[in-house]
Amino acid sequence: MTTFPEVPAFTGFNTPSRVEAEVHDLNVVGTIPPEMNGTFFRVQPEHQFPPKLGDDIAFNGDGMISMFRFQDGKVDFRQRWAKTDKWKLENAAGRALFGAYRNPLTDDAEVKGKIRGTANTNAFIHGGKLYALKEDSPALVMDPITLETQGYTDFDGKMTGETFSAHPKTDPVTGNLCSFGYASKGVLTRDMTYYEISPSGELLYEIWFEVPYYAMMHDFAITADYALFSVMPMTSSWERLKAGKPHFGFDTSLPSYLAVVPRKPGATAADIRWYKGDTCFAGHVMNAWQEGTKIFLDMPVASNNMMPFFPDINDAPFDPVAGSTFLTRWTVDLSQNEETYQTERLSDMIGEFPRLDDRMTGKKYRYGWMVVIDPSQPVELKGGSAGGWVMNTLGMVDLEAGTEQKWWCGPTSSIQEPCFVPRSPDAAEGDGWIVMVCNRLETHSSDLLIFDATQIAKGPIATINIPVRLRFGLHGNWADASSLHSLELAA
Ligand code: V55
Ligand code: FE
Repeated sequence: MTTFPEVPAFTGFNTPSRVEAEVHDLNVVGTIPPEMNGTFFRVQPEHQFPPKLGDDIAFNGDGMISMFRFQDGKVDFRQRWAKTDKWKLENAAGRALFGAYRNPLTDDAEVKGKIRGTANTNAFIHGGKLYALKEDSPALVMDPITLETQGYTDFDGKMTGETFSAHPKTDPVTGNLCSFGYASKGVLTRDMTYYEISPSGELLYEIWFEVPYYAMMHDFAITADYALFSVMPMTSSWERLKAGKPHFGFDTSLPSYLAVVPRKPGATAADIRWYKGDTCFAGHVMNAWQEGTKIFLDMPVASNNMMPFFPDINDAPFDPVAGSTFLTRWTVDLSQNEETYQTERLSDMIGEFPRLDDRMTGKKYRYGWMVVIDPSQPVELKGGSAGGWVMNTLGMVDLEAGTEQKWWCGPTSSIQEPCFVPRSPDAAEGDGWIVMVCNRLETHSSDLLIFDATQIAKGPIATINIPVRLRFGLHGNWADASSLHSLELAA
């Protein structure tokens, strides 16, 4: 018998859904631009079975992939499990076999040594393949049209690290997929790997290096010549895992670091430049670029931990004010003998889930969008927020004009990560739309909203009603029909 626990993570808007679906021609209020031709993929964590240990964090749910196929002003919806090795083992057993997030000591003996990945963090398209990603495991390959799972890949044996990030980047100049792994020699190891993969999916080279201390290495950045890694003190140890504490804990006694890694075959750990800074929380990356010998890295940064479910290692109470993230620029000049990076705040909006027009990845860019918390707006229902706040506003920065825009979703809704859709593959930066899931917390329903990307303050130009409730989601991406659906016709 399956009975989910009556706890906040599994009740209300967070009630398990577990729905695989196929719905044609969703109901639309407003007008979908007929030029939108492609697919929006996104992923949500969703437990297949009640958690082994009674309660769990959202980050430990199994991956459920949603896809929205846009064509001729209509939208079709499909949703399928990412059938990881974990999902298949548990499905066969009819119950959870794996325990706590990133803690193999809590697993059933029969699954010892199996890949623990949930593929619940990102749905990314490269070379006509869909990669469902979780940073503690290799990349799971899925069919981007049928959403059938093909299985984990080690890139024909060329990937020697054990893990593949959930935040790869496509270099718009070379078409290469740039990615990395951490805990690359196993749980809690300080070893990292940088990977570069060709447009057709061949792993071109790896660079092995070590971080100063084990840390959650969730995202990274690229410029034309470098891969950039921020290291922040979201750390762990075998003592924590043996004690059954949450995998990660935040250690404010440790500094933060910036690593500048040359993107070239044959580069080694000795070629890396390291910079130090005050302890901070740096999670997702907006973008980075280089100008001469200078490197710029833009990302939301908080002065302290922003994840209450990964608490302070000395049990300091969670501080939502210190945990508020603001878009910040880190700058270094490679021609100087600096030991620290410079920091500058770019926006006073409390923002996370930063996104840009991905065609500007690694280049100087103008527009960025974020999920913003606007504490000045009224909230009538709580829920769906990772930080204890409600993610109630879509924000946009125009770094060239120095202006910002905001759109508030109302007192009974919250929002998920926005994704930029170019009007056409060669349209100007920012010329296109934003697609974004909106959680209707009162009616326990979900809409997909479409905005004119540089006119978000005007509100959505179309609202697509999704006939199943989507849960708290992580990341998603747009694939233009020319990069994907040409395969559909060929098949
Ligand atoms: C994050 C999310 C994860 C994870 C580690 O947003 C870091 C950060 C959804 O899973 O495992
Ligand atoms: Fe992420």
